Amino acid sequence: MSETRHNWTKEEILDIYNKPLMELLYESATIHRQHHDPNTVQVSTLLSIKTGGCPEDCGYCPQAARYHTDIEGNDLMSVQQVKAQALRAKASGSSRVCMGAAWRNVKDGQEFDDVLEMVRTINKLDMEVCCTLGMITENQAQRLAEAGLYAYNHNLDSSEEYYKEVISTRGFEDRLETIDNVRKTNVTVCSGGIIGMGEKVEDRAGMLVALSTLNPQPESVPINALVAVEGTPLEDQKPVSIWDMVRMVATTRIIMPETQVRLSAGRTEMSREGQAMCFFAGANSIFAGDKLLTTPNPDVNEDMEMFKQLGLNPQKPFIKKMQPETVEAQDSQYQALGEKPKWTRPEHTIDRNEDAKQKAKVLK
Ligand code: SAM
Ligand code: DTB
Ligand code: SF4
Repeated sequence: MSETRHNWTKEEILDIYNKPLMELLYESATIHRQHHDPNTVQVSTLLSIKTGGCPEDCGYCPQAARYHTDIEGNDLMSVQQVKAQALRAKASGSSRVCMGAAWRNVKDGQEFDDVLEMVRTINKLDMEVCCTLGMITENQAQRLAEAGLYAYNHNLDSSEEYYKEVISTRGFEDRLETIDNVRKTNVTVCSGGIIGMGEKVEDRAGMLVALSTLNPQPESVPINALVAVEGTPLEDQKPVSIWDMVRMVATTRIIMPETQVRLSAGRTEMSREGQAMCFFAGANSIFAGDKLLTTPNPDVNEDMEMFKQLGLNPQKPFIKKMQPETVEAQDSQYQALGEKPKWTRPEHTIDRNEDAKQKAKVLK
């Protein structure tokens, strides 16, 4: 049985990533089998509870207000709307709902109170609940934990060096701090990144160093292929090759043996054979449903057909960790502190982000 190491170096990770493919696959599939049932895949449904109008400048993101993209923005959904969507997700075979909000960070107040109620509601449906709401303080993480949150998603997205080429409105260290805040609670950590943003293989390895040296390692690591959306600074990026995706999944599996590796955005561009290779390499989680947050994803029926063909079964909820208890709002031990943390604002200039912003000004 391979043991979990927290001292991986970039060079070691590059050596793994660049192995002859058959050796890489054999090694990752072997490690995968030691730690997981190779025929089980965890299925999550994404729900964009607040869409668009985000103040950040993430170069990949169609929800950044400063770029001109073709998405429909929406204010925060109601608890009832979220419950109805969660019931649909459960009926279609998902064990987890992941609620995403186009926020830079969480602010205490009515909207966060509503999100806490959404968490309570979904946990009571006996589904795993995940949120991705931007940066959060320790107090906010505790309040989410108390409501019954199972996982918090907060991606590192790339290496610390390449992060600066993609986002100028926040710093890599803010991401690490939020992950640290989540770690102080009982909530599991979901953190990964995107490939295909023009980064070097060294940056992919750098991101994997940052993730694998966290102790404990994230319970879930999403690997997204960039969905290049018109109007964003990264609109002209070429689609990621399936070979890069397979290498990234296999390398992640080898250095983070216990983690659930999530084959995330970009599956509409992958053949079934390509996805099968990713599952063989150690991916054991997907997002299901015909929409990710704002972009298309394969239809649930298509995915279920693929599962049948490959002999894969959806994972039941709370297999890896017990269901958290939900504390009702009136019994809460935590007060909203109304803190205003000084998250970083580097505000350096990224030429392609500036160009996309200028183009948007002309079009709007
Ligand atoms: N606003 C919060 C934040 O940034 O943490 C949560 C939502 S944000 C959309 C969640 C993640 O979606 C990002 O960290 C990024 O990894 C992923 N993402 C966004 N746009 C993407 C795209 N075009 N292609 C692939 N992944 C994308
Ligand atoms: C993650 O790593 N990928 C998901 C989820 N976590 C929140 C989001 C993918 C978004 C793709 C672009 C969109 O649909 O807006
Ligand atoms: Fe906003 Fe998150 Fe999109 Fe960045 S990735 S623009 S923070 S929604």
